[in-house]
Amino acid sequence: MPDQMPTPDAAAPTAATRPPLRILLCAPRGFCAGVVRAIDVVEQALALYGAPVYVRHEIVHNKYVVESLRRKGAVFVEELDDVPDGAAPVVFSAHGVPRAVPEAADARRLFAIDATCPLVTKVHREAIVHHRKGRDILLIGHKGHPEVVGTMGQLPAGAITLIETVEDARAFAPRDAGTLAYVTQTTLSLDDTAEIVAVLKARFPALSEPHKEDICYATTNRQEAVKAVAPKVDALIVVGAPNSSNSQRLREAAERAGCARSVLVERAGDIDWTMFGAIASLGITAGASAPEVLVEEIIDAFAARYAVEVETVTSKEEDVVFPLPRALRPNAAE
Ligand code: 0CG
Ligand code: SF4
Repeated sequence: MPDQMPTPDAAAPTAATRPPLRILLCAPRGFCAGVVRAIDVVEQALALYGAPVYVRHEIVHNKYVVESLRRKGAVFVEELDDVPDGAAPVVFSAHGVPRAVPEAADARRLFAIDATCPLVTKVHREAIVHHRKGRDILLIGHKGHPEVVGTMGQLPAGAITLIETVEDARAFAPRDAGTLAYVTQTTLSLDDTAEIVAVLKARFPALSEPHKEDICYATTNRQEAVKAVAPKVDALIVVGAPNSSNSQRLREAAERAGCARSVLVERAGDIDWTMFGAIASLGITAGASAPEVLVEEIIDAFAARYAVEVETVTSKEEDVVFPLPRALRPNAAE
């Protein structure tokens, strides 16, 4: 026997002892077009201009993505003040930024590249148009989230009122109920938002609405996919980060759709195995910022403990692609 032959691990389950586990993989899940574009922006900026490329805020809310880009030469900062003067590009994250940020970048003659998702920019534009038309704006969203900070920061202080809950919608006292409009964060719960909008519309029948939903296609499709799977499984994992709004909403949607054991997990190493003991079925989905490699890592971790059988449950096909910002299209650096 060669010296290096591994000794069998008595505790490791063998194929014969592993209990069966049916895994239902939600589709669509994981990366959306805005996230693919934002990551491409940083990679393309590194390829065209070399390291360092500064990135204001996590490009998307996922540590694995951030660390991979950091290794390639991206430098993540929270504020523009942390970017030194010079020629290195600075990328704004997919979540969008208040107007003051590109203005400050211009004033300092920094080379700014905006990776804001076009669907977030659409909400910014709506808010700006409402303001121009003299409307007071309600933003349905979560206080402190960078997208909310960015959307509120498109207009002067006081132009936008944040509505977080049904109670806020009931309590809001308008200056003039005839000149009101609402916009929303792109990654909200479809059900919670519908409730808030219903309260606002009942109170303010003249309320102007978005022409096309502000909650984005990716949020909508991932919530619908998880709702289709959640009632059929004993437990459900959402692969995603705690600061990822759309991922948190997926976990809540799964719980509300009937899967009480729904958890958000960043990496396989974070799984609390005591939660999963005697399950026979498991749903898996991933937030819009979670790479598929982490879904695979988690499936592998289950496959080491259970005899898994994986089935994909597709509720919608997606084919959305966003082009890169002009500064990064071929020949841009010449
Ligand atoms: O879901 P949020 O807005 O928190 O962002 P995340 O980076 O997780 O995903 C998509 C984007 C941008
Ligand atoms: Fe854009 Fe929606 Fe993805 Fe956010 S979750 S980056 S709004 S497509």
